[in-house]
Amino acid sequence: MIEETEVSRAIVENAVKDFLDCLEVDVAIAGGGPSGLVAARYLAESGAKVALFERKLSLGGGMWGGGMMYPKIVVQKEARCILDDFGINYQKEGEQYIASSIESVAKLVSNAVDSGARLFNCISVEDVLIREEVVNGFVLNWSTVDVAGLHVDPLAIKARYCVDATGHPLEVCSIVCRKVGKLNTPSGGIMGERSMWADVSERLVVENTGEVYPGLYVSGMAANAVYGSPRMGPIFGGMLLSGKKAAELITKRL
Ligand code: 48H
Repeated sequence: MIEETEVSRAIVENAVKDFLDCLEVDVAIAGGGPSGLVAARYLAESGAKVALFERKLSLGGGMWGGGMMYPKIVVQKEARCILDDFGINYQKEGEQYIASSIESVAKLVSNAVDSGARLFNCISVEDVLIREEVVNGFVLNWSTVDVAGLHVDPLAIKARYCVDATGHPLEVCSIVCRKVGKLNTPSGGIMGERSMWADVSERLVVENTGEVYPGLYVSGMAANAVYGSPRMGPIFGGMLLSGKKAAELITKRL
């Protein structure tokens, strides 16, 4: 006998319990693309309480589509250890490695879940909490509220550290820059993403990963966009290494 109201109760009670359990976390991550998922796994594995908020229904960000919808990604040798760590299969192609974009996303998500990171979909980060010039939380709303253009006030969660892993639009950095002014970039503002130059971009995305405003770290494509570095196309080693670096930097602070 399946009682529909029992199904409803189980879903709502458990989802609310999960959300309430994440009102105060060590690290809150905006964006469930490759850099955010890698950061989530390594942080959770090191013992941090981590919540990741993804705007869309599915996690994985820009990785699903591989290159121009050919569902393959390329990863350079420096990041091969991360493919191994996540159990992602690959083949050697010249100097690089090639993997299925679909398998890669599935394994990034499953590793993040298994590490104990809490993943929330359909929730957008629309603002931050700032206390004494330190970012210490996210202001959240259902993504559907924005899509429907509804005027619904958000809710907030607190975090010791926050990560902007929102990719090309670098949404959290943009909010902080707009509302409080100066970021930790040479110009003090958002320097903007440059045209494709894979080799340089893959090196810079790791270098650019770091604390861009007190309490706020930036990883992945957002790191290159905030520091005025080029894009790289469908090579994903830098995204994986950037997520790992963000996790290592934050772990040292916790
Ligand atoms: C909650 C949000 C919000 C928000 C956005 O774009 P992503 O895959 O980001 P990265 O940096 O992990 O990976 C970048 C890579 O996919 C890519 O685009 C590359 C390599 N491009 C190279 C090139 O030349 O084009 O994921 C970001 C995620 C997405 O899933 C968004 O839906 C989500 O963040 N997101 N989630 N609140 N405000 N904004």
